[in-house]
Amino acid sequence: YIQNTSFSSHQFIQLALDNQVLKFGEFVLKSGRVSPYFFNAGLLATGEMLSLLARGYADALAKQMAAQSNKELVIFGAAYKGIPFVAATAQALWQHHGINAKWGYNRKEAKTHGEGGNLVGADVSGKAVWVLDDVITAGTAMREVVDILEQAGASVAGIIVALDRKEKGRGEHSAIQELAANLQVPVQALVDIDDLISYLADADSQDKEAAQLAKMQHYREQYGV
Ligand code: OMP
Repeated sequence: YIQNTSFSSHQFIQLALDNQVLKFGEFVLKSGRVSPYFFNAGLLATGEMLSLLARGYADALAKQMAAQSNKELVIFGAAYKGIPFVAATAQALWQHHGINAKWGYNRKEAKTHGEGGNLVGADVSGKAVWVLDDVITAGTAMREVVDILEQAGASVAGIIVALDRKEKGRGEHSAIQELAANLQVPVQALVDIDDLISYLADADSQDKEAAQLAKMQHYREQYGV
């Protein structure tokens, strides 16, 4: 089965809900915030979902490349969840866009034998690298990835995440806005919390969804930008 349609945020949210990638309840986040929803990218664990996600990253990257004069594309996924995503995206870029991206990732434990080091795949030294990641909340995880790349002599060309929760970073701006301003690069998301809220608002309103919607909106007012 080959799907030739491009990425659709509606389809992605629907699949995420059907497969418990997106869950409602009470979740303590890395930032300590207590959220009424959680997006677990580790559960994008079917061929269909991985393909759609990779297609989303690839379509976004192809658009960015079309607007740039630099035709070399290097993409990077951070251990662990970013590794399958970057690999699938390199393949989607080639199959759907004819773009032959170089791709690489880090390992969390530095290897002391063999080739050594903690970076695998494309040599990122001296390169401007696009970073792919799952979720941005306060931006802590992404700042760690940026540090890893800078230590390897690379710079960040841009960032694409699957979900932007659009929450405050260190100050009053969203984590994505802060990263974009600090690094002076494009930072974009395939879907964001407003897409989730409008999906819930449009869904055939069962009582459960109405209650979810109210909680999401309340949380958005508390921590959102
Ligand atoms: P920040 O480092 O605060 O930006 O949080 C992002 C990280 O939190 C992600 O890389 C995930 O490890 C985790 N996370 C999720 O996976 N899904 C969510 O919905 C929320 C978080 C989170 O803890 O904020």
